[in-house]
Amino acid sequence: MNSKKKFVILTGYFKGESYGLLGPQMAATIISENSEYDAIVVAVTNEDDKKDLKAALEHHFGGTRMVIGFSTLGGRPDLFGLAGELKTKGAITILAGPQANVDFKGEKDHDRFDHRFKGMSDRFTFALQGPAEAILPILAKGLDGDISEFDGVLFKDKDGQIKENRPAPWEDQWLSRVDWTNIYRLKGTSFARMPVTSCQVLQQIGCPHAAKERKIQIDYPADLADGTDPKRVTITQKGCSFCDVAQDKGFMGAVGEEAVKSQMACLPGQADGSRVAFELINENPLPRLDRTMELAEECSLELSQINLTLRADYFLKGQENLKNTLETARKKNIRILLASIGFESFDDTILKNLNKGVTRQMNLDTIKMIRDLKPEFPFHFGYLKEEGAHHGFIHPTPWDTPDIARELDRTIAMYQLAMDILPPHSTPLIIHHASGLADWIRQIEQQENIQFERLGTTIAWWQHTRPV
Ligand code: B12
Ligand code: SF4
Repeated sequence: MNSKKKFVILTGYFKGESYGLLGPQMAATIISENSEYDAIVVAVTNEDDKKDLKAALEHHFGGTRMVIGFSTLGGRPDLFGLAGELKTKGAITILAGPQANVDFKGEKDHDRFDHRFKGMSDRFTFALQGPAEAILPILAKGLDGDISEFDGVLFKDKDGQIKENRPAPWEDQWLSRVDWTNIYRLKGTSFARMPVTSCQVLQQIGCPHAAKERKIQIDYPADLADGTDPKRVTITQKGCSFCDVAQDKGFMGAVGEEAVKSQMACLPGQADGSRVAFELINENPLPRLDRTMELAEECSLELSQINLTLRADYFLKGQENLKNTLETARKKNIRILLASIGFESFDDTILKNLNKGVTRQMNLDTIKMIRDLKPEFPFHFGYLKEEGAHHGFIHPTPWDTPDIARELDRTIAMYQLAMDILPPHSTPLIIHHASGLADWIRQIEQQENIQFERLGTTIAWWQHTRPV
């Protein structure tokens, strides 16, 4: 009989999917392998019944105190609500994973401005920012002990003030192992293991575009702009202005080869003996793609497919070797899928305001290169929607004007972007309260004496009122 204590990590998920979740699953692996707790991840979709979920949790914990981590909730109010409810009933609830710190603390200066996001500190016993191993000394000490000295924790002190400790650094030693079998879905009122069909391998922490902080100017939203005298706001920004990853992780460099190898060795196998497809988490993957395939060979692993998420500028910089890399991939029968290129827009004003660091022309040059390469490697090089790719296209944005819309439509038609590049639906610009654009919008609020509506952890840039 398994006498270990139980730990559950709840995460947001989408119905009908079967991908693994590296962050929460790596955290569960670290906890299970290094503490007296057995941790599983439960992926919760919007459709899952909360009553059934609570029944399943009760069943799983069998009367022992519930210890529940919450990770990558994607701002879902139902899961934040559930955390509060479980905490009230005596569970230990822990907010962890990317943005745990800012979502726990709430929006900048929310105590001075009543309409700002107040944070989720009431719903969690504590939060933990940074790598998962920081939970180990907390679990070892006992969850009722004093946690005030541990790395990465955020908690409310006895006066209700939030205290925050700096997160621990990321270390390769802890980025090596993932048990991909530890993820479950709700089935009736219990948890059933979910076999995963695609995974991720971490090769870089954060994003090189977010390495350097600089001052940038962002235009006023179109509906508040003055046509003759364009108004701008200056903010200090790392990486793209909409990206909270840029704020959360910045750029912390590459993961060592041994850790990458070990992660690849953890990938589940398929019926033909090869490993399942995985996304290589590295915004600039082309220079090391050959080496990545070599690393797999060094440990006698057969790969099936590598999904890349990258930027157009890094694609253009890395294209020289791409043909050779694709030749190698063909010989090894590995498919390289450009799963997501963050084009985001095809208009220079919008790209500038997003601080994307690429231009319309760079995006179009990238598309031309990709289209030219495809016929040479029809099976081993993918980028199409039908092949599972979903390229970034952010629309609408606050800067859309009739002129921009016309130009955008013209570009889309002229380069036939709807045929193979644009996703079935664009993604509206989302402003998380801790992203660069949130600083932008807060300055506009001050300057114009208006208030934008808050929707959970995000700011509704399309809706503002003037306080009376
Ligand atoms: C790879 C990736 C994916 C992968 C896997 C996701 C995953 N969670 O593992 C895929 C492609 C499936 C994916 C999908 C989506 N993603 Co995504 N994804 C990323 C990305 C780029 C890297 C995550 C990663 O693997 N990092 C490496 C690991 C090792 O680090 P980590 O995730 O921070 O986890 C470590 C610690 O944080 C900690 N930790 C994590 N969870 C827990 C839990 C406990 C209890 C503890 C103690 C510690 C702990 O331990 C880990 C190991 O040290 C991040 C951005 C980023 N750079 O973080 C976004 C990110 C996680 N994704 C995000 C979103 C919104 C999504 C989508 C909802 C997007 C969409 N609209 O479709 C979907 C759905 C996700 C889902 N839950 O179903 C958000 C999450 C926001 C939030 N705070 O909730 C992020 C942060 C990006 C962003 N800001 O928009 N994504
Ligand atoms: S959106 Fe992508 S390219 Fe931009 S900073 Fe974030 S991770 Fe980097």
